[in-house]
Amino acid sequence: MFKKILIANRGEIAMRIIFACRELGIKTVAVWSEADENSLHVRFADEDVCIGPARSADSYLNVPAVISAAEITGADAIHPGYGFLSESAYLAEVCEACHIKFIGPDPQVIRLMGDKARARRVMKKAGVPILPGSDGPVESEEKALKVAKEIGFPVIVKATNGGGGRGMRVVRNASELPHAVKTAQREAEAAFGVGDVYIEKYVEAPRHIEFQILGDQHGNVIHLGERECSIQRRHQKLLEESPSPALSDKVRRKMGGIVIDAAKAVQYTNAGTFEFLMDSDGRFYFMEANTRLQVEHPVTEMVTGIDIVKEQIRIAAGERLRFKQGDVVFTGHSIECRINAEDPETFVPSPGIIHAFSAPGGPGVRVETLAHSECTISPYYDSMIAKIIVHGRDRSEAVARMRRALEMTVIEGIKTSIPLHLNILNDPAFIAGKLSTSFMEQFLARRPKGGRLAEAV
Ligand code: MV4
Repeated sequence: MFKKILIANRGEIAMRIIFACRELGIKTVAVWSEADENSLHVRFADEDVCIGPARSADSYLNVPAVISAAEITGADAIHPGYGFLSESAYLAEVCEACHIKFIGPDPQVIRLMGDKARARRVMKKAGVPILPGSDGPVESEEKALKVAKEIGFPVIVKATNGGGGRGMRVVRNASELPHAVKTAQREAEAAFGVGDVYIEKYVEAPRHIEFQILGDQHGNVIHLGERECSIQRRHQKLLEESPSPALSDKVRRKMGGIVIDAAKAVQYTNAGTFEFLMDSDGRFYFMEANTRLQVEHPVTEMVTGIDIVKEQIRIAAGERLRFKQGDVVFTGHSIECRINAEDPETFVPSPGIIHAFSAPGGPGVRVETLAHSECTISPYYDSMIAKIIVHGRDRSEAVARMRRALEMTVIEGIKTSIPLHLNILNDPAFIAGKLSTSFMEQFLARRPKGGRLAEAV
């Protein structure tokens, strides 16, 4: 087992990784930017190294700085968390060259999944259902038109190196296609340095459902069920839950089997997520695979009782999976609310000092946060400052728990998304489990202007 792990991240996820390391008896190294000197992850790590100025590009994204910190402290592995360098095949390769274990899949697998058009082709070959579309990138507008006419409008043009919604264009008729292809290519070139785009049939208002998997270095793969992540705004998830209100045990078993076969086909190791779109008829289509630990991993931990971060570390150290698929038992229902430092009406970021902080507790409540009283929320990083996760015997108990947990959270000095979450939890469509990626748009349109939001507590 590793003796010392460097955590190449900040905030709540750095803390989450420290929790796992402490339980496993592994020493930790925190890295920090000048904006994070007084943060919890620095305080609770065994050692810490400053890796640069506040700007992420100069610190948390700086591969030489991260590698140097690992070498100076003698860390034998790096956990990248999510965001930042977590899906950098380059960092994984540099780690290999430096004999530092990267806690994640092999660089080849990270690179494969980073190319969405290639991932689509490989998944199709592995028997995973995909949407009709182009076989790889479309080289010309003529080719794009030919594919679009074959599959029928509406179609969606996506950047092969995209993700998170950038470089995407929905096209409803042939006349719009040339312009959409051009702008998507230009956007992709600017954002990712590669202008390739591919085409898929567009699904209206789908659900976003993703499967969590774990694969060891001995060819064993299990799935830990799904998370429903349809409640999002501008590609930022707000609330996630497991199980999905839309999945039967039978469909879960079928989908789970498919993702296990797919993961085995690419020799996937460590933790991973296979994202699917589910249409209104309940049909599933592979969208992309994420080769990192995800923000919303706790809802899966709550319903399976499996500590995904500890499993990631054990897998990276070469251990065999300690669970067979039959050992994975799903119990109850879990919901996560992402608490952002932002105005709940306008979504404008609200950095500043938290003058008073009190986390909720009680049965079935878990809080993951970088916050403490008198802490500073920096404008340099993501606005997510806490995750409140609840577990209940069923969905309605989980919803009631989340309401009382949010009502009993104290965050003074900045605005947060707590009032928005309380409104979502009281929405009849949410309560009925009628979810889709259009949920938030419709919810915000229903919400009368001028403060029908629940009072912040
Ligand atoms: C789609 C789609 C509908 N049809 N692809 C958005 C982010 C990127 N990962 C893929 N996305 C989508 N791809 C087809 N063929 C709708 C979306 C989409 C979406 C997906 C998941 C969660 C939220 C979303 C919000 C808008 C659009």
